[in-house]
Amino acid sequence: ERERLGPCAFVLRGFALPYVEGFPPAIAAIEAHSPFRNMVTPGGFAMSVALTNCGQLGWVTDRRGYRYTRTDPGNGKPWPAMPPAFAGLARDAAAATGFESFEPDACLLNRYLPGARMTLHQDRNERDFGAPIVSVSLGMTATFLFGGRERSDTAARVALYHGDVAVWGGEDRLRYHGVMPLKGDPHPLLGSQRINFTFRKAG
Ligand code: MD3
Ligand code: FE
Repeated sequence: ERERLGPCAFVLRGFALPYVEGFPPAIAAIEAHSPFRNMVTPGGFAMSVALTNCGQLGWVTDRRGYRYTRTDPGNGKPWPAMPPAFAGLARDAAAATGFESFEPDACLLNRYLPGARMTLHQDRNERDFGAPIVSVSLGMTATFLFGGRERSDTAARVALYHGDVAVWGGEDRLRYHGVMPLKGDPHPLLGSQRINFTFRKAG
């Protein structure tokens, strides 16, 4: 079923479940090449969320700012390729919500351990805000914060469960959003963590 969070924002409950069997080995392969790490924000704080990337472009942050790079700053090599099954899931989820022919060139993998959070922010580092963003939640349940166009707008709380896929585009593309500190029960497949994949057209 297609749950509507906004005019152009949807959650597809359990949409990724048919794909999840393939995820742990795919994540292990990405991690072996480009490990998850806690990057530093321009303000000088280490993020509580650890990240890595796959695909042509990867999102990074350091003292100089936020941006997309072709190579992993940790090892100087290109980010690992996006597994075809990831791109297929992202394309299918986008099509299910009315965004035809979504071709992501970037997949950011965020890993939350208990206590990790993401403060309210906008995603503005992509070249074209016309393309949607597709996000896949795995592991522990998170409370997602879905705000408005201003940071001060009241944010709705939405639980995101293992296997849920969210799609954000159009007028909802620049809404503020975040994730509450992770807490709760370990997940049977992934243990005490949440992993989120975010697919974007960045370049
Ligand atoms: C709503 N990640 O990496 S994905 C991020 O669960 C990020 O790890 C969160 O926000 C996570 O930037 C949330 C869902 C998401 C992504 C982009 C959005 C929601 C969005 C853009 C506009 C509105
Ligand atoms: Fe974001």
